[in-house]
Amino acid sequence: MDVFINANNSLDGLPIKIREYVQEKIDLCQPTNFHLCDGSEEENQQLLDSMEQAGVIRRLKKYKNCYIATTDPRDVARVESRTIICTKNMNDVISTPRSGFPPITDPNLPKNLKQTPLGNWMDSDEMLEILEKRFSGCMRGRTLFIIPYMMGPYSSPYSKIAVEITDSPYVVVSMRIMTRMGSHAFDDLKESDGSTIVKCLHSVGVPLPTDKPICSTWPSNPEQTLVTHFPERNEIISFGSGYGGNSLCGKKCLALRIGSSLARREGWLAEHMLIMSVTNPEGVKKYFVAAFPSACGKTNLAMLRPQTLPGYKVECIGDDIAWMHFDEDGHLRAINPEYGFFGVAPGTSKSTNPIALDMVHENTIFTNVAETSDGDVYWEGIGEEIDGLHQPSIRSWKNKRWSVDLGEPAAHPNSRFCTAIKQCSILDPEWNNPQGVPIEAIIFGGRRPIGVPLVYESFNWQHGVFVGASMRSEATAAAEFKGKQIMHDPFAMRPFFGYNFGKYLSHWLSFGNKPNLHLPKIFHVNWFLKDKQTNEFLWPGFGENIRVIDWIFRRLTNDLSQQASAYKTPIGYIPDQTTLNGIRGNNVNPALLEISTEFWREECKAIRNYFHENVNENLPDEITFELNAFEKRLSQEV
Ligand code: OXD
Ligand code: MN
Repeated sequence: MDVFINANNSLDGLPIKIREYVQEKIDLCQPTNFHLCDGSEEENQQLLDSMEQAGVIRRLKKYKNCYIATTDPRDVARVESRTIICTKNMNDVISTPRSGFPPITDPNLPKNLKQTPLGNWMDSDEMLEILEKRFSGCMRGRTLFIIPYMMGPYSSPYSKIAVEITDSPYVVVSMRIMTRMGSHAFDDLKESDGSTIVKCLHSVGVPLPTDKPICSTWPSNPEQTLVTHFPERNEIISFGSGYGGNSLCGKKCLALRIGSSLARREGWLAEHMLIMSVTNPEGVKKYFVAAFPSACGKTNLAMLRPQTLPGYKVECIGDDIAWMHFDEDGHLRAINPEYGFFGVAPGTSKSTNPIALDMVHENTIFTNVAETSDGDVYWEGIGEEIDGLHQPSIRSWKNKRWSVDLGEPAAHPNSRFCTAIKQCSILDPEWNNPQGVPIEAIIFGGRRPIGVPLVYESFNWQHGVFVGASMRSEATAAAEFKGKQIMHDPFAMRPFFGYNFGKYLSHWLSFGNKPNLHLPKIFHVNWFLKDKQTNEFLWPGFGENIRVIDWIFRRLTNDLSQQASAYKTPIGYIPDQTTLNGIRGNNVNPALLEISTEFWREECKAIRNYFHENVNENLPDEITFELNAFEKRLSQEV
């Protein structure tokens, strides 16, 4: 059944180029109705009510205006194998792997698709032909929604205007949270600018009536799913999946994949990074960005509570994506293109992230979390013990009665909350500044149980780019990977590059050669070291991460008497143990700052092989130079 909406069937108010584009898609997709979204409260409520009536979402009794959606278990994460960048020229997107491309064995994927660990490519014309077939009549029986939206603050020279067409009301209400949505997105637009608007087309790929059973009221077409990007046409076309990372086109598709490609063309950076401010006890404020792979705690770091280091304050600008430009004075300025949080729910608790926990109790759409019989949400790591006796009964994300002894999680490990940024109680006053905030440090990090110390600082910009390029991390549930394998994830961007990674590195390196830029310092952190014997984490993480942030902060000051001391190692500068503010006044556990030459030699081998195999002739000489220099430093160690 389609969700009823009082559709307005009017395209008035759209710039002419967009009107033509929308009309073309209406003709192709053949919806019953179409509706131009204005982003108003009434429209939103009408959509939520009709989805509730249709059983697509359930209202949570305990909270104001909160809902749960549960998906088809086959549609729970980003699908990296089906995420494709389409251009004329393959080398613009990927390098040919030395050992060749794997054959495409999935009968639902195009034979000419080229898959690599650093992204997938296909010829644009060929892909457009395939998509034309998938989209033909794909919205029959449904309403087509047109969502005008803006990524970035209004009146910012750095923001981008976009439009998403979708047949999913879940996408409409989520886009309203995640982006600045509504016709005012077009206010600053001159008629002639129509071609700079990013165009997004999305369908769940299930026309009505359907003879296939629809799982848990969540229509999706996993066999036919394709998430495609056309940087040369400023277009995104996503078919078959309703899951956020594949269907909310403003987020990963626009802000990172199309965004990184626009950024290279226009001379800026679109990155998978949180943005935070840190104010020290003397009242000095600095802004940092930090890149971690998906589900490695970016939201928690962006909302860190520094209680155990009195006088410090952390405020949030964004938890996932940073768009960064060097301004006229050579300072790197960052805006958050998003307007909300699409955060991983499991592990969010009063102790790990009290700010997030508070903020999701109003106006939030949860996806694939569990629900208690008294209308509350539940997930693993929420901090409430379930003893089976005094707890309300729990309905799992699979809509079944749940108990611990079932041996499977109540909430999906990639379950999410979707909440407006304004609900975050520690927003930095500059979060919406059209000019962005000035960035002084870039922090890279990953989930590394062994070998990688708690924190180190790179020697300079070029070495810092090498550190970003060499990032590796344990796989998480945010994509379709299984198990805890250590994966290469350069710049935490592996699933999000919009163009060839070798050229991306050259783009980053190019800023090192430009005169008069105030380049931020580059650091690497690892909260996830484990004791080899007990397998327990060596570092408590969360709020205590302020101790590491404090060290980074003190590395940035020019006043040598205040500066935190460090010593040079082959991997970079490591804190002198006594300058890292240890827990309860103690020195930090030396195991957290240990450098094993043997570990790093192996790491170098893995990185060299990865670059050799996958980046091939597109690897910039500067990166080879850094790798050689690193190996040399290691060989000089005894
Ligand atoms: C996300 C992700 O949803 O990185 O932010 O997968
Ligand atoms: Mn992310």
